[in-house]
Amino acid sequence: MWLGVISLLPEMFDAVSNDGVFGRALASGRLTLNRYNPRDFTKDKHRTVDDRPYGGGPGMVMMVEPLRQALAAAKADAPADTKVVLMSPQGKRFDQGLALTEAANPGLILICGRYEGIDERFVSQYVDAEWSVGDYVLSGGELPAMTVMDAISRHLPGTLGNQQSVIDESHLDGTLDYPHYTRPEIVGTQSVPQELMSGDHNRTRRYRRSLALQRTMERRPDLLTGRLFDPLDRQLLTACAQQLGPHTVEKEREKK
Ligand code: 4G4
Repeated sequence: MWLGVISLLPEMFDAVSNDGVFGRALASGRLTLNRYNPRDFTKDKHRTVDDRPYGGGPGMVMMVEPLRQALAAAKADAPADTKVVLMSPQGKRFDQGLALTEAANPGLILICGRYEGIDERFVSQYVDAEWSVGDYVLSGGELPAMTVMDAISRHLPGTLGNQQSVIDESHLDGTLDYPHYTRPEIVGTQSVPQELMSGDHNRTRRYRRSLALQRTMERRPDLLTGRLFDPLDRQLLTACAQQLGPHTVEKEREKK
């Protein structure tokens, strides 16, 4: 997959380029990351990329022209019909489902804003979608872009040693991950759950699924609403709800 990033701080992407799953995907050539700095496309002696907002107010706004030229350079290198996405607090929530579907594209260009934001005329004319990694404001789109690129790169063939781990993982099936354990068998007063020590794969699978559903119901009940479950999941969820039900209601009452 070909990734292009438009950023005034392109060095920030060094942080994810050299090691880890993402770094290895780059090193192996399964992934390409090209950086385009709007400042390199300015012509004035101060290399100006921002200006004061019309209507007044604090801060500065990114100008159209340097962004337009950086984007043109990116598009010239990118595969045909590459989608242009602005990382923005106003965007659609980027989730695991989007990570999975977007990984099927041959290319993607991510635009990182700085200052107070970007001239809206650039957004309306050149941006195909706006994505947000969460409901908070950051000082630039670089960290969100790295987050999105990492989440997408995990779904490229060969990126993870064991592709099953992507499927098992939290969120892909709409539930949270089950807890993990490794050696030693005893840590202080806590031992590894017996269900994981029996060597019975069905027992292990059922136990993990049960805890995944339990945690989801406890921590993120919003993920479960409106979903359909197979008979085993329903059985596990019902048992779970019976344990949690009054307790959860109690907690909600305490808040009020
Ligand atoms: C676009 C407009 C994304 C981009 C304004 C970007 C949070 C997210 C930015 C800005 C971002 C997110 C400088 C406010 C860059 N902050 N939640 N900041 N700002 O995905």
